[in-house]
Amino acid sequence: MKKLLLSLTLLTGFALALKAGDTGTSFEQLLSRITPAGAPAAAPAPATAKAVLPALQPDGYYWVTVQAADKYARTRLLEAGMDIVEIHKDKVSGFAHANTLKLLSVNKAMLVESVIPVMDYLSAVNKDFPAADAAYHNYAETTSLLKDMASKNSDIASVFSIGKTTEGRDIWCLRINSSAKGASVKSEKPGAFFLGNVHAREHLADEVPLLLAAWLMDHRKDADIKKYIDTLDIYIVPMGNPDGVEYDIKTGKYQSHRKNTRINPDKSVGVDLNRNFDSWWCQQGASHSTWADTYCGPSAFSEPESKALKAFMEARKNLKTHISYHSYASEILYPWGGSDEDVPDQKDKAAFIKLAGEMGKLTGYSPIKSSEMYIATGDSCDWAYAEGKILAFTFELEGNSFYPGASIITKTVNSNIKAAVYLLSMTADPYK
Ligand code: 0X9
Ligand code: ZN
Repeated sequence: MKKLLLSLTLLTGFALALKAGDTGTSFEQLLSRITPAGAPAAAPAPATAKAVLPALQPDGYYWVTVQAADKYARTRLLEAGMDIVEIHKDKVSGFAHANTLKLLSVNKAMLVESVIPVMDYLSAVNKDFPAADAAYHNYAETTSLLKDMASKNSDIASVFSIGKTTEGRDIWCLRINSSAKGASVKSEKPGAFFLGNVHAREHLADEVPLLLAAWLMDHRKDADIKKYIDTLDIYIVPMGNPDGVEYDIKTGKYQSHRKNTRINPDKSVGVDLNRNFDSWWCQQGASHSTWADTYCGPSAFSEPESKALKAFMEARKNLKTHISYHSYASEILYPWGGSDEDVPDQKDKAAFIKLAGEMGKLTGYSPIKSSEMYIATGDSCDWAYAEGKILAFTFELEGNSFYPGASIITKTVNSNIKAAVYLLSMTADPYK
């Protein structure tokens, strides 16, 4: 389940040091720049205001705790526009716009336990922002690392853009394949697709696929890795939502931004890209309200980023396996997420359970059907499986905040590389 935290205990005292002059891009060099400093600090517990709402700023965002006994109650909260971040036994916490709180206040079945302005919440939990920025990779750094990897390994790697974002940034993809390069050369080899950072503030979800790419390049001569590079068609898009990422960090203080940066008609910012895919689009667990964190957009695939991912996957019928990295819950989710049902194909269902279980052993994450977390329609993995029969997993990485500090990167990346390499080992025949 999402974080079972009854109070916030945060690893915010860790700072990062970017060693002067250390500009290499190998996996070990990238990790060596992450230097923990300082001790963990505890955030103050939020004030409680049981079922009494404070004066709300009309466009304010809040960190709220609401009673919710089961996944159906959680699903209703998503529909009211709440972004559920932590799931406890009988309550949930997360972000909510003032309008969501008004909706909850008229629904007596949904008891709001506490409300604090989001900036107060963030300043309590994020004491290490400036240093954390140094270790996490922004768009320019991610782009330059991918290009560097491709140029240093040009016999097996190439980089190309899968399309432009709302603001015109390229969404970069590293392709690893010993016999096919670039965007347009097709390959008959079985394909694996690793995607990160579709949700802007989930910065750890860029680090995992980016450092996976660096690790694969460093280990390209290892017998098993060489075999995968020779026999598979591997794609890595570490940053699926570059505009959102840059929006989240551009002031030097995190904005807790989840969506892309489309300007909606009411001037609110963003569509939730993981509600914008055409898989039961904007039914359960999604919101039609522009201000909501779970806003599904004006129509399925209305957004350049989700359109680019759709076109990318549709053009590659060889794709067999897929991970979309998110944070944070320490879970490995498999379809369906938009329906309570199991996938109808028994062979696929068995493969989902087996692969999620094995990857769970390697990461320590819990393997569950996505809808057991909550039912949310329009998600990318449901679509990838429904349309392309791609065995698609959502990884909810570890942590106890969207901004867990840099000390978490090394362990998270290392265990997730094991899971990703396992998935590569199964990509030629996921049913074996
Ligand atoms: O809500 C989401 O999009 C994902 N969680 S996150 O905290 N990273 O935002 C979970 C998607 C899982 N899919 C479904 N339950 N459909
Ligand atoms: Zn996410």
